Amino acid sequence: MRTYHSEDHRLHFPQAELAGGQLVTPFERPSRVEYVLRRLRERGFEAPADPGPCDLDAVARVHAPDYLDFLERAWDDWVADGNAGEIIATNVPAPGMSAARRPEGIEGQVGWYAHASETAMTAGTWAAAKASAACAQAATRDVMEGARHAFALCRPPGHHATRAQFGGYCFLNNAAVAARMLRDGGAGRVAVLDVDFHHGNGTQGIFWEDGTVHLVSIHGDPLHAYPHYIGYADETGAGDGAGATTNLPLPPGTPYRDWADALDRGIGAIRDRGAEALVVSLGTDAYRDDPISFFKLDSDDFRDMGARVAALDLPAVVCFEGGYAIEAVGVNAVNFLEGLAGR
Ligand code: Q9C
Ligand code: ZN
Repeated sequence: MRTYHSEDHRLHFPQAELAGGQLVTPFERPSRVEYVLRRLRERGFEAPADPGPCDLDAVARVHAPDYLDFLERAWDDWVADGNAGEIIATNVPAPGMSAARRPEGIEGQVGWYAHASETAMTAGTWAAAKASAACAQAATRDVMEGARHAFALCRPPGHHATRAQFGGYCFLNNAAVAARMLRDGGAGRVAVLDVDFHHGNGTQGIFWEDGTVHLVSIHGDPLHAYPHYIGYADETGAGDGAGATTNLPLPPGTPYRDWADALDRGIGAIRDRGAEALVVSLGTDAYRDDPISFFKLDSDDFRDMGARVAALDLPAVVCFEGGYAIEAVGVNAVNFLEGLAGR
């Protein structure tokens, strides 16, 4: 299994995340990737390959053109407007406002294109987001060319990015780009299995009316967890996508036994819909010591998780998502990959 990785992820490292009413060092930080690389090396995985440039046409298959344009120019517009700090959304079009016109000023536009305010943008964010998507694209090309599995060591993560909004540390939805590429490359039906602790709201929105891309997301119940306002079990898709979204929210304190039951239900649903290829949104924040999550998985559970996914017997693109117990992130991610590869 090849890994794709770009050093350009370092270009995205805001000084601050707004968390608990404080400005803290972002949980989503560059060192997360270092720990994954170290464990990959230790366990004898092939050295990571550079993904090459990002194919923006493939990105535009899942994101709105005006949103991509915003991401590209946001930093320059923000600085030109006289702002001294990083880009943080402070005003958003809340329900009850008309939101009929996109503001012309950058402050109004930042809120227009944000769904949460914990996620800051910096001068290098766009370049890093493109490099992250490029990893997903390169891994997807591997699988389209016959590789059984490929690992995209994406950073920043992607699954919270919607068609036209960033948030939850995400800007471009790498897993959605991968799924769309697999479909465009000839796979009739694709499944996205999202095991990150947080609901894959971006992926859900992008494929909400698409019956050919089945999202299965196992996550902290939105009654208690970010993204708070989406991710309930009764959200199952609409139009042609009716039935092609499977949400499996679980309560605080969920141990692996219960988590794995949900996984087996999700895997059964994927079998029933007949996917030909799989994308895994691999967050490791379901881990017991994750600082912002509330499940109770042990490191060994990630290997079992990978083995259960392997039993689906599908070619798979694995995209790295969240996971913030910094050192354990590497162990947990690589445990999953070893389980998947049957090692
Ligand atoms: N006080 C991913 O795992 N809320 N994103 C954090 C901390 C945002 C997570 C609350 C969590 C976003 C890719
Ligand atoms: Zn997460």
